[in-house]
Amino acid sequence: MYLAPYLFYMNNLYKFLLLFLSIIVLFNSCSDSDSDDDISNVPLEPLKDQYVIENDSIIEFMKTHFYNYEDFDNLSLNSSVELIIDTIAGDNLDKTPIFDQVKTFTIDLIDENDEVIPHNMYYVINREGNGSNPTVADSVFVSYKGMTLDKTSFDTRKNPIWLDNTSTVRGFGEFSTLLKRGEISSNLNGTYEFNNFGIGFVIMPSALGYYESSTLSISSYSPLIFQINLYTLNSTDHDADGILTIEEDLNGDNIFSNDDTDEDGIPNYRDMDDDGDGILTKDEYDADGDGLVDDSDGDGVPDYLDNDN
Ligand SMILES: [Ca+2]
Ligand SMILES: [Ca+2]
Ligand SMILES: [Ca+2]
Ligand SMILES: [Ca+2]
Repeated sequence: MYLAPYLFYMNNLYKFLLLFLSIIVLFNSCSDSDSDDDISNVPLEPLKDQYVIENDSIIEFMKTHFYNYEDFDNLSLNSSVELIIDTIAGDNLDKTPIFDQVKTFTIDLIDENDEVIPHNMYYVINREGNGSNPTVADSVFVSYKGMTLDKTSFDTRKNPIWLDNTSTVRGFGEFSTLLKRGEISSNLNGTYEFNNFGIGFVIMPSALGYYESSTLSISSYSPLIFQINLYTLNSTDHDADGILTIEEDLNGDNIFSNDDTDEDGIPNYRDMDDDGDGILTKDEYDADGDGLVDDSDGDGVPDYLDNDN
């Protein structure tokens, strides 16, 4: 049950990081139906009603189930434990229900009537980690297990991979920000391992997962469970314009596709000339090189977002 420590046979950490920088788009919260895995088109349920139904079922699930919390006691620094969830029954009647162990994290979603619908995610942090937290814009080096409420796993990665939080399902990226990265230590033989990395799991409604989309292993409107081990992370600048992606979310809603200063259809985090004035953002945000973002006309809008500076 204990996962082996992860050793990396690279002489050079930088090379190792570059090797894995090919970002894997594993999850996609968009409901594009061009995937071969999509097996049906189902009616689009109103967000508000669907949330109430799913939150009730998640709470019922947490009251009637426990996880292998005893296995997480006395974790060694460089290991994790695979999350196992089972029903409280028979020999397990004395187990503590998940409901008594979770904390709540709320994400506001906007429904079809522009109404804010707060969505609760329920989570347990088994080990916080020791470094910085990722943002929802960052790339994370993780192993994970994804499950539905019937306790079957639809996706398990025991060996860590890089994921781009802007491309994972919303709840996955949001939950990862509650974990801290681990420490990388090098061994005498040139290998690396991660110690004291963040470990936790989250239970989320389907609107933070795949919502009406379905695959062979995930039906429409399935709440999801993810266990995540967060080894390390990279801050991302998707368009390499010198402005970190997290800072290109101008309205701060953790969604990157809806910030488009020059309204050219290319969101700022993918746009190398954010204000469309013909000067690349990288040549404009700090032209005098003083380490401060320039605002030539002093109107409070930085030059790279100001097409009349
Ligand atoms: Ca945004
Ligand atoms: Ca743009
Ligand atoms: Ca940009
Ligand atoms: Ca510009």
